Amino acid sequence: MDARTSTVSPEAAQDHEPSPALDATEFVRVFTNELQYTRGVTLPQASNQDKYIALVRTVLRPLIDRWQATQARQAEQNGKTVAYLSAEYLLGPQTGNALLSTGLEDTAREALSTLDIDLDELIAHEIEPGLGNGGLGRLAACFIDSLATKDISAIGYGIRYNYGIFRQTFVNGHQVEQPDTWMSHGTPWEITHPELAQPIGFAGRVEDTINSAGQPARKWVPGWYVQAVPCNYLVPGYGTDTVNTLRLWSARAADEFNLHIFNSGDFENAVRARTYAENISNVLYPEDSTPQGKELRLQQQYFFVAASIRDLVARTLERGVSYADLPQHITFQLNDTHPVVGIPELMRLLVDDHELEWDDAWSITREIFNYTCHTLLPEALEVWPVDLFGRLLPRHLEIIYRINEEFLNEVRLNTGNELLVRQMSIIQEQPFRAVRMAHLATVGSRRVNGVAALHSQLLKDNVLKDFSAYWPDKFTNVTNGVTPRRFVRLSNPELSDLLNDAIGTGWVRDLSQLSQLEPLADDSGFLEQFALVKAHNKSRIAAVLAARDGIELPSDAIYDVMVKRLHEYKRQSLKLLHVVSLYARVLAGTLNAEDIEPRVVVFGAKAAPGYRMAKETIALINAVAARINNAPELQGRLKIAFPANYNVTLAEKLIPAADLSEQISLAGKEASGTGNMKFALNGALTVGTLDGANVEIHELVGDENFFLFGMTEPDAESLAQAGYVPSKFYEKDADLKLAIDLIASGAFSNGDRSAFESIVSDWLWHDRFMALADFRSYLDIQTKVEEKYRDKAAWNRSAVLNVARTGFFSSDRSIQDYLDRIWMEK
Ligand code: 26W
Repeated sequence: MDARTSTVSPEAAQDHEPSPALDATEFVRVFTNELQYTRGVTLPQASNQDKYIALVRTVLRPLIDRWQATQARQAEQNGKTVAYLSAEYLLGPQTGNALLSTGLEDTAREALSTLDIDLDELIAHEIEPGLGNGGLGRLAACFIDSLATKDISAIGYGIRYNYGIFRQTFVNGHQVEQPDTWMSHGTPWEITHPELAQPIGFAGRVEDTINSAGQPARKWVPGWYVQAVPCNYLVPGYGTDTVNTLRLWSARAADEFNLHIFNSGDFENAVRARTYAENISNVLYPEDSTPQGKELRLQQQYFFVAASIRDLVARTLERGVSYADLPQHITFQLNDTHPVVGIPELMRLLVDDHELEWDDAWSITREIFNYTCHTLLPEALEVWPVDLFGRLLPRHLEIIYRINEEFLNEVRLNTGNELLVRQMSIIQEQPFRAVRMAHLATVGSRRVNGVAALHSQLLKDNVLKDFSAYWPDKFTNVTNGVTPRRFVRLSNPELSDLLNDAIGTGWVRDLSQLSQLEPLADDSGFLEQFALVKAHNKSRIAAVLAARDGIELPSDAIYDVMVKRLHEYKRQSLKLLHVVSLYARVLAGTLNAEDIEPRVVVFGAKAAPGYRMAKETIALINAVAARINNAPELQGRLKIAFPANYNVTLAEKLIPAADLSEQISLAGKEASGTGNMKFALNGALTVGTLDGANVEIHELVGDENFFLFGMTEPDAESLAQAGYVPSKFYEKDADLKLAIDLIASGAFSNGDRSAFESIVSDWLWHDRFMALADFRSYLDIQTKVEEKYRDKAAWNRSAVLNVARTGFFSSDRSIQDYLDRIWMEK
């Protein structure tokens, strides 16, 4: 690694648990001071809200000291800064993580208890900032944690949405969305600088002009502006002094923009214009995997990317760096296509504002950007209609046209293949003229990566095959990871204690050390302790769900967990068919309830508000739950728990309690998955297809410690080629037929046969993700799950081996791969 990037000092590199900067007495003093002078209350007057804010402000102090020292150090080193551009950060609650990284948890607990305050109650008071949809946003949050922990000079840029991912409620089993009012408790973790706002232009026109050298040039005259206000969040590393920045932009109406309307006396229109501008950062788009193509979304993308690029480029140039050297000092990592408008924006900045030659600007731009793709579904690839794009960003569209023209001329010259030229064009012509953002990203980036080995291969073979043939060296893989701080150390304190006793504390910063557990998989004493931890975590989640949702969980059962966004390709419906088929067989008398190994199937999933099929699947899961949970025939041996509003807070309690992790997408559809990693690291066994990072998990933990089933990606591809007819699978598999017929009969809808008609008919006549084709294989592997679970020692051994062999999936390792293969690669 380039010494200029990392600021790993010998001291920081040491394996040490954080040592607290305050003792309990000092903590009490600062805390009560904050209560008095920032909340204006005495201790007896203070509400939980007051105490929570005072706690945050107390913990922020040592973090701010470290943050300022980090900024000074990084500026002095003048090395390369990694700027992670992401429209989403699914951060999860901040308080526990801040206490962990400051080493203040015990001190805070002790100090607060002298004031008769329960720390855990205050921690639970926080509403998590849910500024992301799912995997992509949570990955961004893990990555900024790892960047700080690895002492890398880095900054995360994104949008500070007033409303994050909606709060899910169920009304008669149907999903109803409520606004996420995460800021209603204030935003004490945020440090906002309205005085540093910068204007971002939109729309307007492009004019011919003469630049300062007397050359003809183009000039964008925006039609309106909005102010981008920086809101900073501290990103503490663990066991190091580094505290990096997450800078989220908030939209504020530009005063000068409204002034003339106010002056003209049109008060109403002035206020309306203000609302329009501030709308930009108001709400996160809840769509996952299908872009909505809305103008407001493109406004959001340009808004945050333009502000971010200007921010970092200006600060870098201020340090005396030349334009030509910018790629040695900045790397912009594009988190999917959402920030790709940054490519023409940097070109506009360099060519129009800083008057660089086009070719010089283009070689700088292509050195600075790298693009990570997070999907394989064609419908998730963003395209922007050129008329919409040209209206909102006329100069950027011009720039994209020129980039495309020069690129296509080069392809034509090198290949002479007109078909290829059309296929690779950044502009699609059919079914409507539009900018293909993935093509723009690939042309404008130095490196392009997928997020798991299989995914990166499929990108090269399918989605971007023309580009990988043209530029074979541009493509690489970085398999995703998750932060061991949040998803083991914080979320599973009992397992953490067990690990600390067994192998020391070094695993928190170096997860490969988990391999030292390997011999303990054959130590019956250790296996017993491990089983106790799992049992403890089960009773913990049972208590949480009882209080949160009024759900009763059995304590002695297989905890079978499927939590992720609701999407057809992820196949929640396959899991449901398994449950329904067990019930149907009991009703039909072909299975004795006593022969079912007690099991609770836990679902957690939000459906995009406009995704009809996903919402109907939620209603069906709830309907099946309502029926089977009280079915006397089942004798309590099979339950479904579907707590509403699955989020990071719940994940932290649920994942450590799981025995079985459901990762059952159709092979070739899930780019990576990251929940799969969290479960394995917490000692759940995976039932999964050879998809995404499951492939690598299976490889690492070994076939005997993984429940593999289903078609491979080539199998699925050939079945599709041959013409998939799902009803054939229904006709020839009696258990499948029994299960589907039971649903179709209205058994879960009070006899109403129409209630789930569209799901049933989709299964029989469409089933795009081939749940029916994998049903038999899934049922068979679930029988193996039951067999293995009955042999507790064998199960626990496999569970321990899952922990011991999955240290690879630390996001620290992913970040090291980004350094080696992308950011520092020569
Ligand atoms: C604009 C609409 C939209 C929104 C989100 C389109 C596409 C997306 C994402 C690309 C979807 C997403 O979150 N992808 C997930 O990324 C994770 C992190 O790499 C992977 O683990 C998941 O497999 C992938 O589905």
